[in-house]
Amino acid sequence: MRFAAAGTNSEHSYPLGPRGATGLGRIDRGLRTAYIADMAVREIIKLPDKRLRLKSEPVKRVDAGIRKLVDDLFETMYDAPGIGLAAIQIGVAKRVMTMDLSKKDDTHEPQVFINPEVTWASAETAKYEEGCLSIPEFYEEVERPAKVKVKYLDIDGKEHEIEATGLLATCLQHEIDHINGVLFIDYISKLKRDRIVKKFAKAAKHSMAD
Ligand code: GNR
Ligand code: NI
Repeated sequence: MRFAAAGTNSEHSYPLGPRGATGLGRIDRGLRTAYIADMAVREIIKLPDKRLRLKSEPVKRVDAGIRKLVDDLFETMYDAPGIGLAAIQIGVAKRVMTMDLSKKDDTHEPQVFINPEVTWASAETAKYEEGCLSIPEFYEEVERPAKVKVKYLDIDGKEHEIEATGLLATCLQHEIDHINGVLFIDYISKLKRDRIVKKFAKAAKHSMAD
């Protein structure tokens, strides 16, 4: 896609400015244009795609390839729209995820987590109705630790550790699960899980016959 003007495109305002997530706007104009034109809404893989069960690989170095992946994740996440997206959901088995929990349509709070890891989880739990872009139109209450500490690298490769509660804690755990090949339906009753897996398997079979 291309940008009509700085920070905006034809459909929605862009959170990261015309230079993507990662400051590449500071580099040569020609390369920048090529780079921006390269950003893409990618296809979100859905159940029963087996890639959703892969354990993603750690990022060794936050390089231009990772920054491009992060930009694609943001563009795909905002397009969906969703509040979080793990790289494996666009078929890339790397331990990278994006998130934006801002409530208003006109403000964006893009967050990136590379190699995120839960370092501590509270005994206290909380229930939240979860959904997943890889399991569209299915929502179910999931019980998880109410508070977690998460260690991760930012887009500059710098390490951070945060304590999270509420929706941030839920979303971080949901995305870190994706990175480990775990889906939120793994926490619901087997009866409900089997029913939803069957439904998606059947839908995939029918779309194959088209
Ligand atoms: O958009 C999303 N909403 C959501 C709601 C409750 C708990 C977790 C999420 S994450 C989800 C996007 C997604 O599938 N991320 O992996
Ligand atoms: Ni999900």
